[in-house]
Parts: sequence; C-alpha cells; structure tokens
Amino acid sequence: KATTTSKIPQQQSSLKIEGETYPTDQWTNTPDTILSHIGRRLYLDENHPLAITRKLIESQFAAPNYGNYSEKNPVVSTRQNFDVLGFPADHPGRSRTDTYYVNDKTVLRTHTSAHQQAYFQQIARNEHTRPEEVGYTVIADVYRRDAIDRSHYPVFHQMEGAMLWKRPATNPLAASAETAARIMADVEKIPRHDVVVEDPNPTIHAQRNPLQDEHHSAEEVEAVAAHLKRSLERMVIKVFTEASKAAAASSGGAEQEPLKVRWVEAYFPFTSPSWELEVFWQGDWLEILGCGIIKQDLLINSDVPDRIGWAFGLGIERIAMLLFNIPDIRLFWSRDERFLSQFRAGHIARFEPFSKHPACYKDVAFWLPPAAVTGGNSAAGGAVPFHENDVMEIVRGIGGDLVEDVTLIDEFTHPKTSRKSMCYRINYRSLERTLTNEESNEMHLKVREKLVGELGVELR
Ligand code: FA5
Ligand code: MG
Repeated sequence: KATTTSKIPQQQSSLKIEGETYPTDQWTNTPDTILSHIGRRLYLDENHPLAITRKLIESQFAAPNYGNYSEKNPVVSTRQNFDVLGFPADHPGRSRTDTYYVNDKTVLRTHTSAHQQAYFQQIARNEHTRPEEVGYTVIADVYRRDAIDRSHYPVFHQMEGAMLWKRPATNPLAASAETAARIMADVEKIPRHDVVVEDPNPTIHAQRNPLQDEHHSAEEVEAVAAHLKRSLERMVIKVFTEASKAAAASSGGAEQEPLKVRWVEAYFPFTSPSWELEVFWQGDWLEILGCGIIKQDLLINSDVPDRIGWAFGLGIERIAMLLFNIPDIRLFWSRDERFLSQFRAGHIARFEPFSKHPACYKDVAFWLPPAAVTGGNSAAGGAVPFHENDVMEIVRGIGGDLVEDVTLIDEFTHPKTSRKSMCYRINYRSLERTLTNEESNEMHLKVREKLVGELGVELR
C-alpha cells in the first residue's frame, strides 16, 4: 500500500539515472537533490578520506580469501533490496517514509545487502576457477530518508563483507563437529588481540537470537560467530591504532582515550543470530556495523546451499569520522580545498577543522492535523500518519547541506482537544562560510510554508 505521506510537486514522468530511464509512479519519492549525489564515487577517489578508509578496511579482508569489489549503480529492485533478504511485507524499512523509491518496483538501495545474493552466486560460479575466494567485500553508496544530524546523511557508504565455509552436501548436521573444527582452525589463523571487548550476551538466545536449528548445530554457529567477531574486532583495532598514531603525531598530540568496544544483540531479517558492534567515541557509544550468521534459506536460494557463513555491513563514514576525527558527515561531500587538500592516499592524519561558523537556531512549532493525532487511520478520512522523516525531507530539500541538525525539542498532546503539537529546532550552519541572517530566515520561512502545504500541519 502506497501511503502518500508527502506530495511530489510537478513529478517528472521518468527519471534518468546512470544512463537508464525509469518510469515514475505514485511510489516515486526521490528528489533531484538526492539524484544529484549519484555518480560521485567518492570511494574511488584515492585521495578522499572515504577511499583511504575503504583501502584500510579492505587490507583486513584481503586476497586470496576475499575479493574486494564495488557496485556503482545504486538502482536495485525491491526484490534485491528486500524480498530476497526476507523482509516481511510490512517491514518499516520498505515504507516510503524511509526509502527512496524510483518507482514501485525500484529503489535506491538502502544497504549493500541488496547485493548479497549476487555475490554468493558469484562464489558458486567461481568455485573451480577461484576456489580459495570464499569471501568478499563490496563498497557502494546507499540512500535513506533519515534524521539530520552530524552522523546521518541521506547518502552514505556501506561496506558489506561475507565469508562462507563448505559443508557436506548431504546431511551436513551429521558432520557438524568436523565442520566446526575446520572453522575453529581458521579462527586460530586470525591474530589475537588484547583489547577488552564487552560481550555479555550468549551467542544464541532462543527468542531474540535463535539458532537456525533445522540447519545448524550450536557448535558450528559458535565457530562461525568466533570467526566473525575476531575478524571484525581486528579490523576495528587496526582502524583505531591508525587513528591513535595520527592523533599522537598531530599538533598538541592529545592523549587518546583507550579503545572501548562492545557487542550488542541485534536483529536483521537475513541473519540469525545477529549483532551490532559499537565503539566508544567522544563520550558516547557509536554503532558502526551490523552482522550475523547468514540465514540458510538465503544461501539455499543463492546457489550455495551447502555452505555456512557470516556477513556484516558497516558504515564507512562512521569509521572515517573516527579515523580522521572528522566532526560532521556533510564534510565528505565538500568540494572545499581546505577539506580535500588534507587527505592523501595511504596516509592517515588528523583532520584540522577550518574555523567553525556560527550556528543559527530556528524553531518551528505546529499542530498535527487532527487525524494524525489518532495514529492517522487512513480508513477513517484518508488522512496520512505523521512521520518525522517527512519533516527531515522537507528541511533537506530546502536547506540541503546548510542544515547541521534537526531535533525534536518539544511534543505534547492538548488535554482537552487531544491534538498533538510538535516543536523542531533547526540548526542552520554552513561548513564553509557564515550564513547571513536573511539567508537562514528565508530558508526557515520556506520550511514553514512547505510543512503546511505538504503535511497539512497548523503552525503555532
Ligand atoms: C544494515 O544496513 C544491514 N544491511 C547490515 C548487515 C549486513 C547486517 C549484513 C547483517 C549482515 P544498519 O541499518 O544497522 O544495517 O546499517 C549498518 C551501518 O550503516 C550502521 O551500523 C551505521 O554504521 C551505518 N549507517 C546507518 N544509517 C546511516 C546514516 N543515515 N548515515 C551514516 N551511516 C549510517
Ligand atoms: Mg543498525
């Protein structure tokens, strides 16, 4: 069901992306301001911090066991992005409030997992020509309607990785002890480290993180999980060691906090059990990746039925921010020489921020339309539910990179009318220059008008 949460004014009848033409329909919600980011390929620009970060991570997942790939075209089918991966029909990720649709069957990929099946099929195809290449990494630009702040941007980069092990084609469970032992031998090949990692949860939790017991033994899953965790911890420690060296070498040579890492239980439709890895950074836990034991059904449907394995997906910007001490995710898109000239291939040095320009905070308060208060039951009156991402999209469409963050600062329901009121604070701040008061006023005025025009709110 296509709940139209925001109108697309003057929609074109087709969109041209990477040389292909796609017809639009009621699902289309990808604005030109997003399309204009396609094709920059920052991760291939060798002196760019995202490319330097890519290389560093790829060095931890290297040949001959891993092939390192990239995927240029961000247009994928809903089948690749969701169906193949087992996303249920009502998963919020499929919603037009969260995903940029080209049309009802086509999206800008929301994650690199959209390519998992193709890479598993490639491993199957190359089984005889490249038998040792049983894993891969793939980097790509991904697109999400999301919050606006210093660590979220509607276009960002992910790197996906996976590793598979063979199992006997018939009755693999009978041989699971041998399979587990083989995997544990590979775990022992990954150098140990001495960083303390918080990992309080058992690998398998019957409800939250179940064993795929018709396919796997607990022993096999423990072995794959050990390989996954040690591989990713080693990668993060490598990144952090480089970041510490850069910090020590920088002017002032500020003392780095010791690395703190933790594993958190997670949920993904295509892995079980699943985890997220978090790193303590600037006073807070920062989620840098999601991962897990690949669902066997996906492997069965991807020409590798007789394998078991893990997969991860990480945010390249999150790692690059940690590595270079880059304070704002918008900077990656900067064409300002004061930013770009600070990075050189193969070289990790701390970013020296150029002067920070003043913030300009402006608030907007509004009443939601009456139907939205009751949860927007569209059957009763055709009203649409309010979704915060629509506010973000409106602000992004007008302010673009001149908005640093948008936060909900107040929310209440009127005791008598039970109407709901929201107040958002928008921080207008350019990374490159001081905005004039007129400029931010003008943007803010447009934001207010568009909130009324597209979301039907009543300004207070
Ligand atoms: C995923 O996208 C899964 N596909 C990851 C995965 C792959 C799980 C393979 C299991 C197996 P998630 O939505 O949590 O998961 O995003 C992964 C990472 O992308 C996050 O940990 C974060 O580092 C980064 N990320 C997510 N949203 C943003 C954003 N708006 N801006 C920058 N980075 C983001
Ligand atoms: Mg996550």
